[in-house]
Amino acid sequence: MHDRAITIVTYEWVPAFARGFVRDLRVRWAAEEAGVAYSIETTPVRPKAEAHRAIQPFEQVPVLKDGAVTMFESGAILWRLGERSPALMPQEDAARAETMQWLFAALSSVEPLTNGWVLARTVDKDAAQAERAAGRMNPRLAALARVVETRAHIAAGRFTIADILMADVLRVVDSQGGLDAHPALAAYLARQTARPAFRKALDDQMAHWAAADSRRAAG
Ligand SMILES: N[C@@H](CCC(=O)N[C@@H](CS)C(=O)NCC(=O)O)C(=O)O
Repeated sequence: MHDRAITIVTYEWVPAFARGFVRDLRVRWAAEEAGVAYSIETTPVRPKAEAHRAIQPFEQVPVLKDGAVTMFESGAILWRLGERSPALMPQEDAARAETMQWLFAALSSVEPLTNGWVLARTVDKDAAQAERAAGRMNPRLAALARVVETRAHIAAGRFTIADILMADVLRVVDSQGGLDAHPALAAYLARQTARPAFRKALDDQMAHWAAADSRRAAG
């Protein structure tokens, strides 16, 4: 068990469209599952702070501060937390390998394709580009759907950090209706997001943005 509190760095405020989807949620969710106490440290979304660039060269969040360790990349952060908590990852070698495999699959085989589709729709607002991106994304989602059709969790026969990553990647697709054609993925996502730790992490993230709005309104 992780015996010391951690700090999660996220933005001080973000616009409404990003709320609920900022990736500090992945770390909050893992911490809630593992019973790890955490505090939140903030950095402005714009302009980016020099001090933040020093710990995250891409000027993004989340960043983890854990004792003497400061690290970025949500997947790496989850792996670190998973190594310390049996609630997040099994101990047995083959099961850990499978967890790592699906953690990387979420980040490198699924997220780039889903992000391409979501960005085409929401940022570029380019229908032709979105259609091409859908053509790349949907076969990958169909393959993933075949995997979760027969299992409750993505790896190791139990809930792991790979479910946190995969579910959070799928949430963004789902927010744009991209899982309508993939009911097995929608069901998988519903199973993961029904977990109390996810609900708590999401509520806390949303409360964080609401508090930022109140501070801003108060001047
Ligand atoms: N691969 C990184 C991606 C981090 C990322 O995209 N963070 C977003 C928030 S969810 C961000 O900081 N976006 C603002 C920006 O890039 O300026 C991770 O998983 O930690």
